[in-house]
Amino acid sequence: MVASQVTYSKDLIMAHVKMYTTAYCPYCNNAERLLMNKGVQEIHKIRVDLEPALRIEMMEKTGRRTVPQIYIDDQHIGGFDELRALDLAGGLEPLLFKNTP
Ligand SMILES: N[C@@H](CCC(=O)N[C@@H](CS)C(=O)NCC(=O)O)C(=O)O
Repeated sequence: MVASQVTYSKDLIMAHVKMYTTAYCPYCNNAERLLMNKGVQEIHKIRVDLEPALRIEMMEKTGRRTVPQIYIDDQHIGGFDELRALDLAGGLEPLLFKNTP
């Protein structure tokens, strides 16, 4: 079966999505919209503008200084551009939804 024929249903479990973000961040909003449109219901947001130590944590973990920085489970995806590129390449939904055992 090709990826485009896969139907995402209740039999699939959703990955944990984490996003380093700030209060005003158009790229974060774009990322959130894309993820929500895919069916993600919950995003664990880490507000780096509220806590300088969290921005340092983000920079040390990702090597990046811009928000958003997105993780799907333990995999660092990058920012919105990378998230979108992953989606266009057909790689986002397989990361978000996994078959139940
Ligand atoms: N190409 C990046 C751009 C991200 C970006 O520019 N984010 C802004 C906030 S919306 C930012 O972090 N600006 C602060 C900076 O550039 O240091 C992406 O797609 O995520």
